[in-house]
Amino acid sequence: MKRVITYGTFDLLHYGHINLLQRAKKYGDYLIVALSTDEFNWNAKHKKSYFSYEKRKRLLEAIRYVDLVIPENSWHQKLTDIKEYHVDTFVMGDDWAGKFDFLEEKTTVDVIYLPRTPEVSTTQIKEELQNKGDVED
Ligand code: C2G
Repeated sequence: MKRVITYGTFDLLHYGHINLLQRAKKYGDYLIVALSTDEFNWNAKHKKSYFSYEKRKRLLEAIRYVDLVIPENSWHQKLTDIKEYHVDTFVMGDDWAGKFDFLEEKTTVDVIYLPRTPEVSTTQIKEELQNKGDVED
């Protein structure tokens, strides 16, 4: 069984995330998503997710490409995750290009960066909703 792992917050889940997960799954038979916890989001990424970890986990577990969701609570867990879950391929969007190449030196994983879906982001969704609200007020 070929195992793939990817990491993220996946808040306000949108089709850019789905595109990533769908393409990541193509590299194996089993896709693990390490989902940023609320604390990690706040302490390490300085962002507060709209949906709690439990709700974001539930959303991800409903996606056909996703086989397992585990918590991401540190920048530094990737090496242990790769070993613990016998991961063959590490996949991230290319906004992270180059940032995780070190994993190939320290483990047997292939590190793959996939093109982001260009026209969608959580920030943009929030801004457009905000502007719409301004207009309708
Ligand atoms: N993504 C994408 N296209 C978009 C938006 C996101 O392909 N339009 C990808 C990102 O490149 C990432 C994944 O979807 O691979 C999850 O995105 P985020 O939730 O924004 O993840 P991020 O906050 O970058 O956290 O340790 C790694 C971090 O946890 C990654």
